[in-house]
Amino acid sequence: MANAIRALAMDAVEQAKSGHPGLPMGAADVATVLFTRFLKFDPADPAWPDRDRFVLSAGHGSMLVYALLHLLGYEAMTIEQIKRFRKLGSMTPGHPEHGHTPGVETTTGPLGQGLANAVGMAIAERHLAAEFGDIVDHHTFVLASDGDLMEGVSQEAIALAGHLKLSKLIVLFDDNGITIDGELSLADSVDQVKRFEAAGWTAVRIDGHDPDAIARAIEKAKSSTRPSLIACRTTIGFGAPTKAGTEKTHGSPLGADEIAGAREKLCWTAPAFEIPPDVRALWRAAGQRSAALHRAWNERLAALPTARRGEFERRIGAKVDDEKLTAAVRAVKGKLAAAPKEMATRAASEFALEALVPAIPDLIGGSADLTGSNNTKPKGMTVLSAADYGGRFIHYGVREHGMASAMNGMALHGGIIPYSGTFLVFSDYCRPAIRLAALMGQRVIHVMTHDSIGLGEDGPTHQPVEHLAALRAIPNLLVLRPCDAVETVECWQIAIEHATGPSLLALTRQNLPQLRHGLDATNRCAAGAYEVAAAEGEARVDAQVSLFASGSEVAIAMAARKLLTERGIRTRAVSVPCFELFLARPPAERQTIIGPAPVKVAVEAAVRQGWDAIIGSEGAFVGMSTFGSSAPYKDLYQHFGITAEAVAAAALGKLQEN
Ligand SMILES: Cc1ncc(C[n+]2csc(CCOP(=O)(O)OP(=O)(O)O)c2C)c(N)n1
Repeated sequence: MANAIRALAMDAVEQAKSGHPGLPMGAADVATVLFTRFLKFDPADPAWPDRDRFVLSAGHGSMLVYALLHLLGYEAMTIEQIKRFRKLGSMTPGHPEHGHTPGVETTTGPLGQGLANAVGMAIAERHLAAEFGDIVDHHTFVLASDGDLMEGVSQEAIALAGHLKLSKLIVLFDDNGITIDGELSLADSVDQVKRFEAAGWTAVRIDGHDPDAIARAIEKAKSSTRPSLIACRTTIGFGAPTKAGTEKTHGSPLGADEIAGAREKLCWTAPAFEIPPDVRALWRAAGQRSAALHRAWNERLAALPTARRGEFERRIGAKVDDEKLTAAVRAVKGKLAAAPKEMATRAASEFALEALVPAIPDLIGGSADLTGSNNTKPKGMTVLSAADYGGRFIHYGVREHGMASAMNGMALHGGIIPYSGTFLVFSDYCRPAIRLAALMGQRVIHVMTHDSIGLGEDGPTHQPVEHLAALRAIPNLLVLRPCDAVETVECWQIAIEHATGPSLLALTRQNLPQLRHGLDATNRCAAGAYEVAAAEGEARVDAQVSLFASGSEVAIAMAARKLLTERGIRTRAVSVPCFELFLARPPAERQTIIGPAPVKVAVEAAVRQGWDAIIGSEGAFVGMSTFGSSAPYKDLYQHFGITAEAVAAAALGKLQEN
């Protein structure tokens, strides 16, 4: 049965003239034991909520997953798809892509991510089990390579998993001692068993080509009270007569002669892409193994009280309770209308969360050791820990990358909308995971505070300058930068409703005035940009100047508008909380918001990149072009010239030019 995986992998890579045969051939025995004796899944329902999750963290070995899906009888994974490995529009892209191929639990390829996603999946499983009981009861298995375990994010992931005692997380390490450059020993001499043990895991070393040893180890791991590592010693490219055990099998086709030799060595006589009927029958039978478990699960679900079942189905179906969300947002807006608040948007975010967290049980919060600074833990939110998986706030520790990747895993698992916090400048530490959330279209919410030089004294190491532009460059990520408490709750609403991708809230440390007064039922931020203050004077006379700003600089734009208005210059101000939403509006609507004023000035305490889409290359920009500095924030705004006077002067200069 394992040889069927090996044959499909080497044939598909050969036909595609590219790909990675080594890992599938080496890990075929491990995967065969796991899928035919242990893994709980149903090819007829790849999204069965209580399936065991299998994550191929070493995504380059994608043919392992495609071969398994094909052999086990996942309908979509036909032999034609295997033959079209790595071709445009196929279901068999170079690296596994979640949402593209049924049965692929997460998109992998960037090493280390899958392992860290799996930690989030295992957290989600425990949390939902605490909430819903035995309808949530499954394992998370990972196949990880040397590369996965060398990546820094793996350290964050295994430390978190060990700390949280995620006993249903089992990592099968494809311990083949080979990477692209050659022997692993060129670059690494870590004892992985000791490393995992030190992080609170159980860990064993076995022969990854001995089915009984593999089965015994998995059996044992399943009864462990801690997460488990099974280091499976394997030979990369197992079966290839001259290349097995070398980097030559890692990432290129074996070649016709080597494949012929491998067929002989493995006693595999079937032609390319053909599976002997008896072998196929065994695999298909393995695919049916969990059918009875699935039926029993359906019955358990049906036996739940109606409201409970409905709630589980709502959660797992990722449908936010609109009524509760709308009511919570309205309540927050009502309070702000009644008693306007001058506050930092990070504090406004906590104010919003005090209403949102009780209303939306899907939300699981957290912070990478900046809880008090990020304001992500509203009063009454209990901590999720090994002693209480039912808690809703995760202390991720100083592990931004592991946190962001685990959040992806929670969202992928389903039933949870993860949000968490760090400083905006450390979005760089999360970026690979944010990018994958965007690629996979997963709803995760990053609360990133201390969003500019406005954080003051901590200085340029902590002051984001290029981060907003860099984040806005990621497709399918909403970067939301609210200007006051009202916009903050509106941005939260957008992020929670945005089911098809991640959102990031960039929030201030410093206090800001409330600019929106009265009770506004509509979510004005949803347009991405809107006029916060029209030009004074007759409405039919066009403004001379349009000022654009996001976040903390909207108040500066408003002050500049006042200065210009006092000089008789008709000036309007536009708040731009979200580029992506604004640029997605129809052109006519965009034009209306941008307006016909001949002078356009944007102000943002960050680099200009990106703003030309709104103000044009002729527009004036007031912001940063260097790193910041360490000083009280008001001094910094003066020093870097991000002031109402500077904005007004820029507008006047442009008016004169015209
Ligand atoms: C973050 C990241 N860096 C680099 C790569 C490129 N890459 C793909 S596989 C690999 C290492 C291969 O070694 P190993 O993980 O042991 O896989 P094996 O050779 O056993 O298939 C590298 C560096 C990657 N996919 N992700």
